[in-house]
Amino acid sequence: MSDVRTTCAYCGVGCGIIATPDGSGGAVIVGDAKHPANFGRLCTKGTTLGHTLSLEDRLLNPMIGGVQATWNEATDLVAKKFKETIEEHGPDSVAFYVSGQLLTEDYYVANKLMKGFIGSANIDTNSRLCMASSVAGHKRAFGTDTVPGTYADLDEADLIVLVGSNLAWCHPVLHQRIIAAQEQRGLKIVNIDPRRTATSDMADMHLGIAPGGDVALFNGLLKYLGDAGKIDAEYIAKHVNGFADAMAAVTPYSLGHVSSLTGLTPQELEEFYCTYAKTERVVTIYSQGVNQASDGTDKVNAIINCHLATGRIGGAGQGPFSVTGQPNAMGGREVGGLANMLAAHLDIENPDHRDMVQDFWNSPTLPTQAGLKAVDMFKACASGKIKALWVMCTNPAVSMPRADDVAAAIEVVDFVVVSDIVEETDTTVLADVLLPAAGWGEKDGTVTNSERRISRQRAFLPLPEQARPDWKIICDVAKKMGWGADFSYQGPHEIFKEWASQTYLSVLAGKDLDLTALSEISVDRYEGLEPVQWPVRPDGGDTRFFENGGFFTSDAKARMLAVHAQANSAICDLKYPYILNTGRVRDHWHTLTRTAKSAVLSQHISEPFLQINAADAADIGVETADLVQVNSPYGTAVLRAQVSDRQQVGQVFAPLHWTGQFSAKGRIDVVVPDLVDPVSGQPELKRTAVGISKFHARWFGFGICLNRPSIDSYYWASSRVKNGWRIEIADSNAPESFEGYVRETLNCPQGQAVSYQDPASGQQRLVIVDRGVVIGAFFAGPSPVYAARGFVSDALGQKDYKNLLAGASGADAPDIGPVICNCFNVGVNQITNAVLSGQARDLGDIGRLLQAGTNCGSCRPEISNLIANYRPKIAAE
Ligand SMILES: Nc1nc2c(c(=O)[nH]1)N[C@H]1C(S)=C(S)[C@@H](COP(=O)(O)OP(=O)(O)OC[C@H]3O[C@@H](n4cnc5c(=O)[nH]c(N)nc54)[C@H](O)[C@@H]3O)O[C@H]1N2
Ligand SMILES: Nc1nc2c(c(=O)[nH]1)N[C@H]1C(S)=C(S)[C@@H](COP(=O)(O)OP(=O)(O)OC[C@H]3O[C@@H](n4cnc5c(=O)[nH]c(N)nc54)[C@H](O)[C@@H]3O)O[C@H]1N2
Ligand code: SF4
Ligand SMILES: [Mo]
Repeated sequence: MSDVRTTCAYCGVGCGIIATPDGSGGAVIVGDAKHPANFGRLCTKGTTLGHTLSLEDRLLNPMIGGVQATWNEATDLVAKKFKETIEEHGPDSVAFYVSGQLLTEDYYVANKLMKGFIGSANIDTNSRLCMASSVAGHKRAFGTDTVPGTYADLDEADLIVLVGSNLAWCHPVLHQRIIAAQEQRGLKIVNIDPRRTATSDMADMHLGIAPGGDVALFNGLLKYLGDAGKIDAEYIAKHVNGFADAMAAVTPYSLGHVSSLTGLTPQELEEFYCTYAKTERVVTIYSQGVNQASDGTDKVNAIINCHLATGRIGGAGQGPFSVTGQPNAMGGREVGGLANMLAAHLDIENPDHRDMVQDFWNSPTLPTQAGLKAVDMFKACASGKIKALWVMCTNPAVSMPRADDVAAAIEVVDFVVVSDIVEETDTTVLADVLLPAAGWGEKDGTVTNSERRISRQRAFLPLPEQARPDWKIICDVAKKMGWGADFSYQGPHEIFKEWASQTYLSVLAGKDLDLTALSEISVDRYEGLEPVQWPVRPDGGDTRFFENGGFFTSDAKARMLAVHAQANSAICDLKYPYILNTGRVRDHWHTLTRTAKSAVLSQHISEPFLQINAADAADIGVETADLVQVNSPYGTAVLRAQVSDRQQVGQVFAPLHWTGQFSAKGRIDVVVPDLVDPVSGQPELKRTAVGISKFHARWFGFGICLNRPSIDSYYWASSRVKNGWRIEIADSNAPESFEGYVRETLNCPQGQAVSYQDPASGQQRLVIVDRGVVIGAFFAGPSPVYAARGFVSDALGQKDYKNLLAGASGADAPDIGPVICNCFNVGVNQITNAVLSGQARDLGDIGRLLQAGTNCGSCRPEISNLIANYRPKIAAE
């Protein structure tokens, strides 16, 4: 097969990709220079998509009760159980929990089946944990869920405010686009985040706001704009309601008051406010530091208020811009994937909208009220109200707050179906029926990115074994439930065509979502569909919104909202004195089912960690590399301490990624409570009151092996390395037989063991060599093991192991340290040495000397930070 143009599997930037299959299940991946989201660029995750294509770990056959079944048996059973449950207990006794990683076509049929035919609105999605506050904020302000921004605005803006967004790691290609504008034309970047991130490192100003201080900050800004005479009275008179109430609400937000609520100094506030006030072209990009909050919707409206008050919305380089997380978070919102929406941005509470949708589908029924939102859905599972549950393309036993309780709730449900691409996840192990879905590269359909651009994901690999696309699985079950004629689509094209024609209802209802120019789309045109931004109207026209008003409310005016700063929802006390913040790392995606397959991606950060300030670490007596226990009333996680000045005193950060498949106790959502925003139902995932203590292990170990290890220790974490696996372990006692433990854990019964013991320090080392090559090695001792991880891992499968027992390389092959640049395998030590030797003064020098940062560019913020930290050291000498 030749080149196939498709779209990245990961984030909402929606980068275009050209995949060239290699004929043996893999593919060469490069950026699509013609795609307007990335113009050929890809970040570390996009570049390495080829590493995730192997069939290792895949779910390839339907399974019933752990036993392989045929599709016929599996879909018969699912249809029968759902039908019986509905007949006996009513439509609201069943639920679907779906995902922003489904394609629009999958999502459309899942929503149609649940809302139009089963007759319940109990379909919710992981977008509830992700975008719900933005959706609710948009609806309150604009009357519908419209994202006014486009990427082209970033090229036109003079100030970009990044609120609660680690763009450098989470939307790297967009970040590079704004950094280029910063370098070339002096765009100013302000970053608002309680911790100092890679994004903060590259910003002109970083405001280390107190967690949850955003409403106060933007209320203060609105007051400042009023006082500074920056209100656009004409825009407001013509296009905005609620101005007077919103201004009255912000009267108390003087610099002093905002300072006390945000922890920022009046000088910092003044500088930010003044910059915002005097710059006409402002884009405010926001993400999970805004949405995932118990006042997330108010945060969104506080941000939008400032844009409406100044009329800075919809014009070139102006507007609030909620960037989406998942590749199809937007598509899901469009087709009504949330429990409180109908397809085409229509409202479930509106009887006219319901009638239109029901007529269009010619469906027997339609729910009259919103269904259960994610947190409530799993509570209803726990209480026995939900008796049949179908989870598609998401891993709630890891990613939902109170994750242990969510896993227990799933176990209560009589009949659980999970569609996934991976056989063993923390959620699939709870299922009665497992359905093997087609993965990225095998599936075919469309996704919508953050700027409303619809792109095709195209298949470039055959379906492996029995795997099937999600839309087909859903339609097969719908047919067996008795609705064959309504779900008889031959392929994604037919679904897309129906979906595009349904958007006519949105137009009729005076809403924004218009794809009617595609409603007669032919197969050929669908196959060749170029990335297209909606609205896609028959008469063409502008794809911008709101520059001249035209909001989707009854009087076509936007609404400013009077919002108030909330008291801190994370109530810290003596038992739980720290605020836990959670989020993402550069090279991993969510619950690791895909990115952990790549050794390259796993080397950037290979273990779950807790980032903590030095003062707090000293208080609890931990240093970097010790283990810490993080606990709340809901659960406990055990993580590696990373002492860092990136955290403020009293705050800690942990990644959301680690699961029971890759760690013993790394699932951070077990400690997070299920406190939700009252408007959006989105849970607060960034502010949890926790206790932290040192985990007093008496035995620490680090090992490498060829095959997946079998670990039985209190603490462990595993990750892939070039030729095998790496593990970290800790326990309260050393095992009785060191060699026995090592052989069992590393799955190395064979081979010759070469060992070294140092009774004085208690260090033990063992290398296992089979037919002259290293098949395993293990280092252990009474304190965290200091050995060059990269160097030791590289010895796997190698013959030369002369330095291995020492745990570090000799002078002939210096240790490069943790890898920063994946593309050229450049480590921290190489970069710092280049700076300290005076050879490199800036990013350009590092690129010329080491190539680091010259390909995908995802590591440039980290290299800049190393330069900033090490350059002053030479100056001081
Ligand atoms: N590498 C990588 N990229 C991804 C993903 C991934 O898993 N890995 N996932 C994708 C998805 S689905 C999503 S939703 C996006 C998320 O993208 P982001 O929202 O950028 O990522 P997060 O790390 O969740 O959180 C962003 C920041 O919010 C800050 N924050 C916490 N509390 C507050 C607060 O009260 N106020 C403010 N102003 N900031 C606060 C955190 O410190 C954090 O740095 O990333 C997408 N991209
Ligand atoms: N503490 C904390 N928790 C969080 C967050 C946070 O910032 N902090 N962020 C939240 C956010 S924003 C998000 S988006 C969620 C993400 O959380 P999840 O959605 O639970 O995470 P993923 O790992 O993306 O799960 C996707 C699942 O679908 C499978 N899969 C992949 N492709 C396909 C396919 O084509 N079809 C099917 N059927 N399955 C497939 C994968 O193997 C995987 O098991 O986490 C949320 N949880
Ligand atoms: S920025 Fe990276 S992860 Fe996001 S779509 Fe582009 S290549 Fe994929
Ligand atoms: Mo997300």
